[in-house]
Amino acid sequence: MHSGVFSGGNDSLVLVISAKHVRIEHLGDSKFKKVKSIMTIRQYPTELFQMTASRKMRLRHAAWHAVRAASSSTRPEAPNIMRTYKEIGWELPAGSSYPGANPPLERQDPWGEDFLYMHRKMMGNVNNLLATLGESELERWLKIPRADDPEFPVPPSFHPDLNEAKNDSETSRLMFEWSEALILPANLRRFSLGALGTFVEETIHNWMHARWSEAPKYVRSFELSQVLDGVQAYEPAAEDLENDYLGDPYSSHVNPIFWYLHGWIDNLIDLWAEANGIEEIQWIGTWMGGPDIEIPGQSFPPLLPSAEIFAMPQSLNHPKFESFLRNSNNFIRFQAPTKKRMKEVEKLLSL
Ligand SMILES: [Cu+2]
Repeated sequence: MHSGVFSGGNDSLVLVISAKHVRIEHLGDSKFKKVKSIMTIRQYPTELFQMTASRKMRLRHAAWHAVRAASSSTRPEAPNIMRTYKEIGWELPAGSSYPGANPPLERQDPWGEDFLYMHRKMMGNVNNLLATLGESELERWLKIPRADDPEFPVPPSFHPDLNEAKNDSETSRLMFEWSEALILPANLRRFSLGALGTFVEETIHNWMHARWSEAPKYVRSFELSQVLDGVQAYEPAAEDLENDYLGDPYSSHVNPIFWYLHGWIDNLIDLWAEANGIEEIQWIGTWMGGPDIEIPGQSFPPLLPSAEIFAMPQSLNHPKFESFLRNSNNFIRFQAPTKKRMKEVEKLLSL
């Protein structure tokens, strides 16, 4: 990408592109034209996107979350989904099962450790790639950006289910308060590592995904388990780079925001170990999924097909998106905590 400054017709927005960052700057209308930066997201090398947008990584990340979603679901189709994955070697290890809605914070919890461990490994793989390219590690949030943070603005809501996570709401308040309370050593000592993982996945993690998600440019119409069952067709078009929707594990990790928010979660692991005086973590949950997934009849994946050919932008009011939300076992759902859970956590975190 070329470095330079490009300005819009009315001179109010300026896009500043350097080797590592794109920054959109807003020129205030004071007479001194004060420059206010509104977004700084690191521009990663093409090789990173070749890895993250690849069929292999998309299928692994989608399947990993799908198996967990099915195994913690009461929906009638869930057992069949789990059977389908089991047949290709994707089965949760014995002992790693969903601990339920309100597990005790000290419970030994392989399920929650799986969540932390798998995403740590995922980041590790990407960091290894960056190292071989002579690039620095993935950027991460050490603090969740506030609503008025000029660098990571919250994209506008595009679905009523997301309003709560995007707006100035009770849930947003909890996200910030809990995230700041959680990192205190006294609070980290109340959690087992796995319980911390489960708690964070269901709350702060899901809220961050919902909060920073942008309207999807592409909506896949296939459920992976049904593709594996031969019921639905796979769409190679879904592999396009454009498909980086943060609310679906098939595409979320293609979006650079994914690494910022998972970096915040990854940091918690180290803070937890430090608070508990643990030098080397003895992981009890290390499930990484099964073997790489083959799609029947799709053995020659196109490598980053061009956007012109494959991008299929969908209108948000498109019935496909609604039905995807309704049917998908993969979509990261926005969950508002129950009042009971909120009270419990606030008491436990000494808020
Ligand atoms: Cu994930």
